[in-house]
Amino acid sequence: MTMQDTATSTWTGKTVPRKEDDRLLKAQGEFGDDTPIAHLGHVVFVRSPYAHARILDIDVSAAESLPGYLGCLLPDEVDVLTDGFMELQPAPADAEVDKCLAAGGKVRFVGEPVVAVAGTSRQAARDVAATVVVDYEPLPHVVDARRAVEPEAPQVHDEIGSNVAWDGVYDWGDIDAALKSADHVIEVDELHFHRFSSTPLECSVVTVSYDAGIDTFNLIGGCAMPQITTLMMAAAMRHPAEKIRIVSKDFGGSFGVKIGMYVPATAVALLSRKLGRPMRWTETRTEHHWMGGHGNERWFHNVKMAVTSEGRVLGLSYDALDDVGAYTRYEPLGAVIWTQVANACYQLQHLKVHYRSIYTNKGPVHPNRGYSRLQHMWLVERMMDIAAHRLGFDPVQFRLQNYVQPEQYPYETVNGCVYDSGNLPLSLEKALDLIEYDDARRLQRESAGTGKRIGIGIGSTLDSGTNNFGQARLINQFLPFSGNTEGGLVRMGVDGSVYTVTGGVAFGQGHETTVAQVVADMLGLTPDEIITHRGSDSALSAQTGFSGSYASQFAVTGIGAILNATRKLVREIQLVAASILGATPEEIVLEGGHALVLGDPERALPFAAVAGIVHFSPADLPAEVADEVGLVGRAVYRAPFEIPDLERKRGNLTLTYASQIHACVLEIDEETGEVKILRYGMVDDCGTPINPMIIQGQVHGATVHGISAALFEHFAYDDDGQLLAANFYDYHAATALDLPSLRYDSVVSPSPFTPIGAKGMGEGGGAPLHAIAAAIQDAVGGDGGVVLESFNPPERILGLLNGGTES
Ligand code: MCN
Repeated sequence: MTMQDTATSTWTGKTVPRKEDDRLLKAQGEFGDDTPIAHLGHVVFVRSPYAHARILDIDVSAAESLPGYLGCLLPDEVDVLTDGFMELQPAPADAEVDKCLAAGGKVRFVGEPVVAVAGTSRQAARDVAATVVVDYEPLPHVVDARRAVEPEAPQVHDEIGSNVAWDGVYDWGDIDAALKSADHVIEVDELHFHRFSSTPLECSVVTVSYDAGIDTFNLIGGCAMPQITTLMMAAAMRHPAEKIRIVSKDFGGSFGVKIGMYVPATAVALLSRKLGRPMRWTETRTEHHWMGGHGNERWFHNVKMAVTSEGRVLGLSYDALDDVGAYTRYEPLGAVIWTQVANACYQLQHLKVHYRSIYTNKGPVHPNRGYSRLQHMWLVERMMDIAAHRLGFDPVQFRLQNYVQPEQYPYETVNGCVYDSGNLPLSLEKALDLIEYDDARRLQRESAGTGKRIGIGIGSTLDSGTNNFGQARLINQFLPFSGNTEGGLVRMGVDGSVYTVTGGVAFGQGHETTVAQVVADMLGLTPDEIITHRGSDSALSAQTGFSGSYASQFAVTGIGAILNATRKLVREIQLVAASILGATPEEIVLEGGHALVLGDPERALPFAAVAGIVHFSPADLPAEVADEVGLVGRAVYRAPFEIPDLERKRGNLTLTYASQIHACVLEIDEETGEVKILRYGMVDDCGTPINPMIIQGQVHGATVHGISAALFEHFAYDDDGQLLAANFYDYHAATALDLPSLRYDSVVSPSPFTPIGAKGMGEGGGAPLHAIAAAIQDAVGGDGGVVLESFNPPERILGLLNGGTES
């Protein structure tokens, strides 16, 4: 199928009900904690109550006499049995030792696992954990990245000699000259992007059965990236990666964070091997909040934006301190991935960022929806808004004139990335229509003096799907990868039914449906007739090449691999049918479960007959066909590295750039600082749609997440390093009661670089954080303070109304 074909296709591009919903709505899904396993033991972690402490002694003797006690795993054992998890970052931070239990006899954040205990039931394991006595010597700690870079700050990792995990200067164009020549320089001393999570409905669950006969660990649990997880565990446990199998059945969301399951999974695996029985760990919500994987917290300092008197933004410079917490899990990717969206949505010509990743005694950050790019785009959006307000430009016109324009695509950014396609002005126009912009301005005028202030804000964002490692290497000359591939397999069974496997992992995105749609089109079947594999199984998908689900890539890589694989199967069916029906393969078309001769439908072979001949009567086929055909199409998708006709500077042209423009009308109560969202419009452009309903669902999900983060969700720590929001009483994720009815529209700008023009879009890009900050600013007006925080609870809004940032 090509881009043109989708216009005439039967299923691709259509709203097809999700295949997976039938079992999920009937409670027939199989989640990690439901999976029955005989002889199962349960694991509970004893965790640190201190932000930083040395472990002096661990006493498990009281546990040994408890009924239901099965055994335990101690940090000393882990030290002998494992090496630290792989570190990707350069010296000196590559000396960081990260293990599944307190590494080097120290704990570095509240909630860090110290001992893993096993019991015959979950309650028995909890009872055992309660008897374990750990003697700690508290150490000085640091919870603020700004303080952590001071010379006398406590060291999170003694072996590194500083709290700086990454230090890089990214300098594109000539920002000094731009600032000098600009008519206006907009300066802000400090802005802050806060910590929050993705709060998947289901926390992590890991079950490990160690099979001693073949020295293999079998894992069941929600894992978004099996390939990297097996590598991480294999290197740490000194075990072949191929002898670690990960099966993910249904699971309730990842949003990136379930990429980090290798840490607890390693402890559970070691216990399963040690005790000779299957072991399960089921994470509690509090555990998830402590170390399930926070999003990057970032401080921006010395921010300067160069603007001409006509309102043209020339460039930007800032210093960033990225608070990565106690361990750099998947870093330094966060330090480079934001560069994929260096320009955000704008025609910046100059950009200079001094970027440092900083250790603190807080929970580790993980890849988390919009990983690292979201923070940079929030900063750019905030500065665009601040500049418009300070210089008196209309915020709509200011954005419009600085957007990358439709005729400029493919657009090369300041750092050599290539934005593939888009139409931001049209998206903005539609977003403003959704909120009835002129009418909203009227409401705003009428609200003056009523005690309620109305504000209107715009959030413009990109979701850069696909293949981030490759981009990172070419931009930064650092990571030794040139990009991930993805595998797909499409097979015809002995009865003629069609079965698919992909390397992508489904945790709510609707892969089973979109795969079935494109395969059905190519084979002339219906999506219901395509049997899609549920979840993922590293042993199965390893046959095809597998990568996982992250970086909004499936619509490009997963679907790309499946299209390539189906193409091979189609060719095999054509070869078989042609030789039986006496035609050429090119004359064979597939329709209604038959291979038939074009223009002569009487000459037809049902798929069951095609399969029967291949599997049971190969002698009926010419030898060269029988020898080649197995009715299995297996293929890999790799992003195109060379795009003709484009000058290639440093960038690797392997990304897609979906965009979303949001517009928000909100009302602030001057007395309480409470925000009520009155109207909310979202316009998405992810290229050629495969399933518009799934896309809309994704946009809704990402929007709710972003609204919740902007107004309610905050992983605040106190000065002692205690997480103040370690459960759902203290951490409020938005519910339906907090949300407006969302209004949706779309624009379609097909990517010229992907198989059917689709672009990855599942992360969303965090537009609500941008739009809500802008709307609050608009409501607060010229006499109030400047919105310098991504998180704006009522007390902060009262402070803004009083002209500052805090009440
Ligand atoms: N799609 C489509 N047409 C397009 C683009 C996408 O029909 N033009 C469909 C795809 O086929 C897929 C879905 O939209 O079914 C999302 O596709 P894509 O953007 O490629 O993202 P991935 O499938 O690779 O999923 C990962 C992405 C990320 S990185 C996060 S974070 C995220 C997200 O998806 N986490 C999610 N969406 C989520 N949705 C749910 N329910 N739960 C999560 O944890």
